[in-house]
Amino acid sequence: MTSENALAVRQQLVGDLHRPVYHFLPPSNWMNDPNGVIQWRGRYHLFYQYNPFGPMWGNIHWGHAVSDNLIHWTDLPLALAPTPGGPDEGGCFSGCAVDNGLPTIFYTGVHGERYEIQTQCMATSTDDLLTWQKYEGNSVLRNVPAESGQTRDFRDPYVWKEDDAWYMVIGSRIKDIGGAVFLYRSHNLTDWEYLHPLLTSDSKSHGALWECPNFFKLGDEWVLIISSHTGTSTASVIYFVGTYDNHRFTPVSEGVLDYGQLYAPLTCIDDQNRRLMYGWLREARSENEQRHAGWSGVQAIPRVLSLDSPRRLNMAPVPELETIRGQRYHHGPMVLTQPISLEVTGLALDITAEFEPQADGLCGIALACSPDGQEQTEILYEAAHQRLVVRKVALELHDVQVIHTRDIPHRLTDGESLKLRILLDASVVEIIANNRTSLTSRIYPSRADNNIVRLLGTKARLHALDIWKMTSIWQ
Ligand code: DQQ
Repeated sequence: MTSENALAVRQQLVGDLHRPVYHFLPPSNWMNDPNGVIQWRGRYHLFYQYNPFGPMWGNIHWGHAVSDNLIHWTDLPLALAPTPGGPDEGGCFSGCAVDNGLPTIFYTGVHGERYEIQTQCMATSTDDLLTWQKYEGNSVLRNVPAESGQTRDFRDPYVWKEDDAWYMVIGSRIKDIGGAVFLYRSHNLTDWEYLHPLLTSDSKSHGALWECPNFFKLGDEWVLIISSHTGTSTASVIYFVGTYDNHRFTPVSEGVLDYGQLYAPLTCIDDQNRRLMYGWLREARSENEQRHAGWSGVQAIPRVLSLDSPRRLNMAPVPELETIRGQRYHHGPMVLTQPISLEVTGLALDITAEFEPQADGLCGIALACSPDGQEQTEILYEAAHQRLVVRKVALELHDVQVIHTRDIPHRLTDGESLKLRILLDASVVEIIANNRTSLTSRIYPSRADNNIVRLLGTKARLHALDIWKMTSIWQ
């Protein structure tokens, strides 16, 4: 599909109330994990798991888009398609991109019944990432380490250069025990030697299978991010921070990267030395509804990662997002005693708010509220329990009111105010509290005028609230 055709397809879906306008998603059909993210000759390339044939997972190709500013994207032709008879004939699963003089991608080729055979493949590009030539000796890595207990789950290579060698981690598991990331080394990118597990855990603590590992240095520490396929009771994307000596990683702290719909994040470094993180925002509606919509899956606004002194991962949407802020609404300090409807309305908003709750206070914001109060999404901080709560009230079949609540820990230190950053974009709600607690949510308002914003609070002060109306990135 040419970029012009892609824009025409996008046009057909304009007017879909649930389709984001300032987050990246493909022209139509299914998208999941970000892949191969890299800045090449100044431009940001985003590849992604894509089904060109429909809005459901399957027939996995690599889609491709490029941007000069991480916000406005141009669709490019498909980058990778399965080769009949090849190791990827069942699909081109997730992977990464590196600069080896030539741009080089690594991905998992799958084949066999139920994607049973998963091996690592390589491809290079000689035309600035537009077309890709698969290495004729694919696969470059076939065998799962014996200590995995012969699992078939062996995928999502993440590659980096260290001193004079290349290293690769792969997401996997140790059968009947728990998730694992295996570490490899190569001097030429085609012959890989197994070293040892970079990290393993038990399924109770961190899930039975780990996908999409990322391993990188951030400041003076090393960070491992994993997506736990089977999830844990609290979260599915987890990070570990620690030391890395003699190719052995020793975590000293860990945390939850996102408590909601963000999955399979992938990071890269750019020419401003920023560690950028992309992530797939999963849908939270039925397959039928996704088929009906004709699309599924959104990319989070890329975030800049950093660490704070207790070794927590901090993150903020890239500042480039501010360039598409439109009309601004501002509210200065006030004491909060009851909900207040604001003059500003909209379903594409960028919100920053700072509150100071008393020890037993409540404060937050309600979004996408219907005029009759039957639908709304409340983002509320309960100071007494140090918890951030997202409560979605929606009307479903036969006008039945349903309530979904997500309630997560968010501890403020003494004297610390609550700082919320909320990106609302149709069905997407990205929430980041104090730059360190992330909860992404999906909402599906039933009407376009469910767009009222309310300020919530009792026993709390508002320091400042700013709301910008966001403009579409596709005009
Ligand atoms: N999605 C890909 C896999 C990966 C999973 C398949 C994570 O490579 O493990 O579409 O969402």
